[in-house]
This record gives sequence, structure tokens and C-alpha cells, in this order.
Amino acid sequence: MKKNISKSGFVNLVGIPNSGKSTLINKLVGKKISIVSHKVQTTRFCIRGIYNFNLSSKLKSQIIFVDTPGIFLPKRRLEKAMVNSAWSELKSANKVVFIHDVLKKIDNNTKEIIEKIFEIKSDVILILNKIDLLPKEDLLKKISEIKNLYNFEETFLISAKNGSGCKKLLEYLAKKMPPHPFFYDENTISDLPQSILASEITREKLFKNLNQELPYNLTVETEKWVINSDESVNIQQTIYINKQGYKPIILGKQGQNIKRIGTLARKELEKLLDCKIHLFLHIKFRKNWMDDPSKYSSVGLNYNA
Ligand SMILES: Nc1nc2c(ncn2[C@@H]2O[C@H](COP(=O)(O)OP(=O)(O)OP(=O)(O)O)[C@@H](O)[C@H]2O)c(=O)[nH]1
Ligand SMILES: [Mg+2]
Repeated sequence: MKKNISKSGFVNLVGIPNSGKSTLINKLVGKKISIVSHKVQTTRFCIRGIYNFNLSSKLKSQIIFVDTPGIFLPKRRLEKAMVNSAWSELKSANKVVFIHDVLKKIDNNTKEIIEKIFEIKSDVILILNKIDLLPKEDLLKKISEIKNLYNFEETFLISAKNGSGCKKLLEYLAKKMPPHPFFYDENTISDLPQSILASEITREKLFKNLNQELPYNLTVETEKWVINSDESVNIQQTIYINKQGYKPIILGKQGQNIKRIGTLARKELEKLLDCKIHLFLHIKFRKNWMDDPSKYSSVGLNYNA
């Protein structure tokens, strides 16, 4: 009897900030594993999401998608580590997908990034994302503009928001994966520990509810995770800030802001983890949290990037 065979490989999603990489990985794996916001530089480290595809009754393919931080010109240590992590895994990826927001111009910055990716990989796939926002006519113009510039292996028109085009993309990638035993158990959706996912969910709510520079100057850590006898979970998290002045802004009038943020995070976590959560948020001033190596290594970032 012929043995069942399998394919498995890594597909890195790269692009400039805000192009929709995290929205797409969530849609592709069918669960929220990576946080999303309308602000740039939301994702800070690589997150793997796993999708299993039955190509036939005998042939299964496992795609490991890697969501990466958006690529931009980094200045601070954390930014350098973020951008470095996006680039560092490209070489070893089986496929690289460049995600472009169709509403955005293909400017010099974007061209530079695309060219750099082609220097690392010759077979790059293009995704034109957010097609739900562009009339068909403009979309056709956009496709020919970018196709005239670069020789992508394949182009996919996608709306990560409503899922259009995703099935085709999954099928294409599943076929392209190399023969290999599955890297992950079939029930695994993400490599992210629950404690980090919980920190990320709170960070997302802070990102969405705070303005200007504040979201970029805070980080969230899950300090305690206790399962109670009724199976509910107590989660204690610390929001680290690097300016004392941020504290009253996060708290808001009579603590209303942090209460709202905490409620949003708790509700989402209850949905994701399918249990009752008691979430406790504390704010700590740590002027140099961005210079603390442990804040990098815990999420796989290179402190010296
Ligand atoms: N209309 C529409 N909006 C989208 C689509 N994909 C993403 N968005 C929105 O675009 C914004 C950015 O999405 P993200 O998924 O956070 O983008 P990202 O590329 O991961 O951003 P960084 O992590 O900052 O690099 C969010 O407001 C999303 O809701 C889409 O297909 N259609
Ligand atoms: Mg992201």
C-alpha cells in the first residue's frame, strides 16, 4: 500500500506597515493570532500561524505562515529589532509573499523594499490587498503598473478583511510547499504562548484607544496566570511606560480609560480562550524598558539588531 505523504513549509508575509499582513494571517488560519490596528507598526515580532490543507486523500500540506513587523526606516532600538526580524527569516522561508495595500502608491520606499526582497529570493509572490476598497478599473491599472515593474511569480488579489481571494491563495501555496513531514501537530494554530497572546490583545486595545506617540512607548507583559477552581483564569498584566506623564492619560478621568481598555481586552480573551477571565492591569514607569534585553528575547527579537 502506498504511504500517505505530506508537504510542509514556511511562507513569510512581508510588506510596509499597515498593508494588512496581520489581518491576512488571521483570516488564513481562521483565528485571531496576531493583533491588528489602523496605526502603523502594530506588529513587533514574528508570529507563526499554521494551516493544514488536504490536496488529495493521500496528500496533505501544512503551510506555516509567518506574520512579520512592517518594514520601515528604523531609528530606535526596538524599531531596529522589529525590522530586523522581518528581514532575518526571509532567506530560510520556502515562499515570500509581498503584501501591498492597493490604495498606496508604489513609491521609492516600496520599490527599494521589493528590490531588496528579490535580492534574497527570486520567486516572490505579490498580494494586492484591500481590493474591497478600490473600484475594479483602478485595480486593473494598479496590476499593470506593478507587473510592468517586477516579475512576480504570481499575483493574488485579496481582501484580507472579507476573505476574497484567500482560498485560491491557500491552494496555490499548499501545492508549492516542499515534501516534508509536518513541522507542527495538526491541531496547532499558532506558536504563540497564551501569555504572550494575552499581552498582545491588551496592547492592541491600548494601540486602538490611545493616540500619538503613546502606543509606541509602551509594552505589556503578563506577569501572573492563575487557573481558579471554577476554571476561570486570573491574569495579571503590567503596562510598562517610559514617561511618567503617560500614566494619567492611560488611566483617564477616574480610571475610566483603563477600565474600558481592560474590559475590551478581557472580552476578547474570553472569546479566544473560551473561559472566564479576570484581568488585572497595572501601570509601571520604567524609563528604559526599551533598553531591557529581556523584553526582546522573550518575543524572539534580537536586542543588538
Ligand atoms: N478595507 C480593508 N481593510 C483592511 C484589509 N486588510 C487590512 N485592513 C485594515 O488595515 C489596517 C492595518 O491592518 P494590519 O493587519 O494591522 O496591517 P499590518 O500590515 O499587519 O501592519 P503592521 O503590523 O503595522 O506592519 C487595519 O485597520 C485593518 O483593518 C482589507 O483587505 N480591506
Ligand atoms: Mg501587523
